[in-house]
Amino acid sequence: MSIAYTPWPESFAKRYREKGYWTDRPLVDLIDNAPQDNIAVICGDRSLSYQELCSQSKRLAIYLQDLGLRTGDTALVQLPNIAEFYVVFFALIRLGVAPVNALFSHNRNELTAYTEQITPKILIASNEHALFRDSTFFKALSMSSMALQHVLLVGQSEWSESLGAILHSSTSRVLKPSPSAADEVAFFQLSGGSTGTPKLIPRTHNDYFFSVRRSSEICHFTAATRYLCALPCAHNFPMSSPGAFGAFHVGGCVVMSPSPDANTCFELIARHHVTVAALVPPALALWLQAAPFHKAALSSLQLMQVGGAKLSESLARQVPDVLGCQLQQILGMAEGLVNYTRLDDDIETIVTTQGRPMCSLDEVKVLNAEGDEVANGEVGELATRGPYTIRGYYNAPEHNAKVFDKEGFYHSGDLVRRNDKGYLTVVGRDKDQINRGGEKIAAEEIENLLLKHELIMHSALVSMPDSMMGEKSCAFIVPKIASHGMKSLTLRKYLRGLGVADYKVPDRFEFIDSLPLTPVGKPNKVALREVIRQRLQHTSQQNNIL
Ligand code: J2J
Repeated sequence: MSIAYTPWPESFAKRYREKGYWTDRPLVDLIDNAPQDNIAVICGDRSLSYQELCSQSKRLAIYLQDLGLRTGDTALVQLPNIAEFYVVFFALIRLGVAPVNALFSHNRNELTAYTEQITPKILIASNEHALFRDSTFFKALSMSSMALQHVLLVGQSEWSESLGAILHSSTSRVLKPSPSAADEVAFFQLSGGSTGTPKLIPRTHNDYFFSVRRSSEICHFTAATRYLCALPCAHNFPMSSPGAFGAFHVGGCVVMSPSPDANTCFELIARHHVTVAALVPPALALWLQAAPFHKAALSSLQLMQVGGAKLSESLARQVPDVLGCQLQQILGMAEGLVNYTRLDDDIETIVTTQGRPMCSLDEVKVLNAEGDEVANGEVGELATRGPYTIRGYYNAPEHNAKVFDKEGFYHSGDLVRRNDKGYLTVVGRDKDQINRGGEKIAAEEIENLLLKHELIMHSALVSMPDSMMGEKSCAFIVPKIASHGMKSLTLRKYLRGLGVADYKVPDRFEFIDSLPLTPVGKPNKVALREVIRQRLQHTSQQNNIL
């Protein structure tokens, strides 16, 4: 049984194959075809060669096959930045079991939503996460989703099999591989989202493999590449742009960092002679502050990739001098399209744009509110279709009808300007999302949870400017009664109690009597953003006076 998704029309698929973009190979070829003696992953004191990565993932696949997992099944995976993330991914791919890789920062709310959507047969997680210190959450999840019968944990636990024990067990059995067909769903990527429930992005072997291969080429990855995975490993950027998979494709090495923290990363860069790192802008800002004290440690670094949120021109200009390496900007999205500044672009292009699409069959339109294309230099919404951009979210017909047009273009909600050379600069957003330094928050998801509170009548979540994160989130709350007694602290506790990931808990709450409305009666978020901007400005002016 294969997993249902919206396929590319046959004429497009034909063109992508003719052009050599789709090669009909399973993603596991990324590691199976690499030079087996090369080191694939460094994680703490451990180094895994490709041979070990392959054999461990085969051992795990045999175990999972014995459990009864089959092509077309799904898995829920939540792992921190450790080598096992890749072992697990490729084990599942060998069997045609499609994982959702939740971020490690995700919590009960998110894992429950993913489980409801894909009804996984197995959960693979880590006992380092508070949710899995005991079996309570897993039991609740498997009670509500009957297909979920198996659990595997990294680390010791009394209530689950240990992943480590399986990976290091010996077996003489040979795996009968059964990956899904290359034009079927290989795994689900996570959408930043703008709706009440987080949407899942079905990625096929063909489209993802192409995106990895082409990215690796654009970024000149070779077997000598040592890529620092400092962003959450499940995120599309460090996975595929070119990310860890781009390094695997050419037999390079991935160095895992537990976090993007400057000191931690600088030590790893020095110890393992890292050549490429990828960051979101707030982490880059911290690296730039710390780097002057660690120049020698960074001497191996050749390329600093930055994406996920808007990078200010002033930070961008500092990179070559302060880090002693080249900057590359990336505008990507888990739905597909990835734009890169090229390594031989002039410095003005690199610091003022977020790049251009990675291939000639990426079709990009910049549209005004009426849906007409605007001239180069003018601002409009970025819409796109191409060989690795999905044609629909998983099992979401209503939402798909809104964000994919009749010609199959995905309307990204990003407001961009395109120059005459096809380079895009992001100038804003027309989607109900907060981009908190690269972490995306769907406003509606948090508003709906707040509305469940017995004392809240209306809520509206908007972005507010923040010098470090670019944006933070502010929740405007209209209480049901005047003497509500609610405080920010109680609402934070309330949301945490619902199991919401920490980064989605509003940074600020503002209590107001009524929400300003647009002419059609929706909360006027433009006005609310202006209210909070003025309040912040006022506070900072007062602080300056004091
Ligand atoms: C401004 N906004 C940006 C940028 C993404 C590579 C890099 C990033 C992502 C990613 C990714 C931006 N400047 N340079 O998947 O493969 C915002 C846009 C976009 C949304 C997508 C990759 N780079 N963004 O960030 O799915 O709003 O992917 O639509 O998490 O992030 O978010 P996400």
